[in-house]
Amino acid sequence: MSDITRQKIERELKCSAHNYHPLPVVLSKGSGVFVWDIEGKKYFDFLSAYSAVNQGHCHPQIVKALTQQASTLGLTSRAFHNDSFIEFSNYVTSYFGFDKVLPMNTGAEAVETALKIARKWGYEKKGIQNNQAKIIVCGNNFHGRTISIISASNDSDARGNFGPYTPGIESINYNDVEALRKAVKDHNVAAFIVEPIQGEAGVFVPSDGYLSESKQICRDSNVLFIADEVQTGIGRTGKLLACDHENIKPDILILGKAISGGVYPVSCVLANNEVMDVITPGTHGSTYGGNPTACAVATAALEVVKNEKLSDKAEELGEIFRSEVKKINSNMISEVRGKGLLNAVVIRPHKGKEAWDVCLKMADKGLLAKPTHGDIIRFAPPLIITKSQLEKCIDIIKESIMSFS
Ligand code: IF1
Repeated sequence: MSDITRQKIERELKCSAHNYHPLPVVLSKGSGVFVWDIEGKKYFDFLSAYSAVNQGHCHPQIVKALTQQASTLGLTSRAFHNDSFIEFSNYVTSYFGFDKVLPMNTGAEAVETALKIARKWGYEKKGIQNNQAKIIVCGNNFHGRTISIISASNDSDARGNFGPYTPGIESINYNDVEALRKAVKDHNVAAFIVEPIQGEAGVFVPSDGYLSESKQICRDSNVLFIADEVQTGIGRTGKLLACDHENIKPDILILGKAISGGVYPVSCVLANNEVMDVITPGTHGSTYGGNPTACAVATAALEVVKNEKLSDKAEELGEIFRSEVKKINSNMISEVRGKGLLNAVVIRPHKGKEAWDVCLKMADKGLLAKPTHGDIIRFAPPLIITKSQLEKCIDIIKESIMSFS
């Protein structure tokens, strides 16, 4: 690490909370699949800001939408109507096939919004006794960092010393339909929230049929099926939504991250009228939710996904990624898994080297990725990556891993 990079990192550590442990690179520019550090070194970005930059860094059409709207009418609050939100609400509901949208800003806010809607629906539509509503969650979930969301977490770092925790949350095993069938027998269960693929946990892809069977179990017990597609949505897994792999439509859909292509924080909740209409004036809101700039940016970002056929690209290139990485002959690789361009490689420590060391080596060779839960490296490039660029990156991954073998 050079002195300039070290000095910059020290400046950050002095004045900011230490809530992350980043790789020792200081980025200053991004374009498409590439980012550059302050020393001018170029990298392939294989994290995509945790799948928020599916369209590539600083996509010109999305940035243009940002600058045009932000210099026309940036923020009004929802105390007044604005033309940008009116058009976005019609566009996004038609794009995903729901009656209504409730716009927010971050993924966690959208998850919290979905949980509030589910509880209110439980009382007002299902007839659950007041303050008795239960939400079923999955072990090893990641839905964000607010107190109610970490109340649903079993990750000690995410939840440790943040109690007391929000009640009315029951955790079952992921990918276990019998556990869900048993849990929803309780009349007080309002909803089941699930990541179609558990990203943070380490890209755990459930068994074929898990989502569709879970949706059916929920329907049979008058329980809302909530899909958290903040990370798996917007083309990342090879379909527009990960739920599309099983042709199921959630009762509540949560979107964030790449819905705005890494240009501006946008999230939203989509549902049909019988669910969304429990929300009435004064029952929910957000200063920036549905602001004109957010709506213009998200519309442009979704247009890019459609026009550039990013879902199909993720499907095709993801197959190549997994088949080629599986061919790497190293006992450091214990598993390769994923769907579309959301993939992970589980690294077995070798000669004192582990996933972190592989990531440092890949960074030296011009590819940025980061481990999750110690031994799992997530590989999630922007969906605009070309086949030849992907092949070059697979070579970098192979060289890096083989350098320790
Ligand atoms: C961090 C993880 C990924 C998400 C799902 C909701 C949210 C996220 C499925 C909340 C956010 C981010 C948060 C960021 C790192 C990253 C992450 F490692 F934390 F878990 F991607 F896997 N649902 N995930 O993945 O969205 O409020 O952040 O906009 O908190 O460290 P947000």
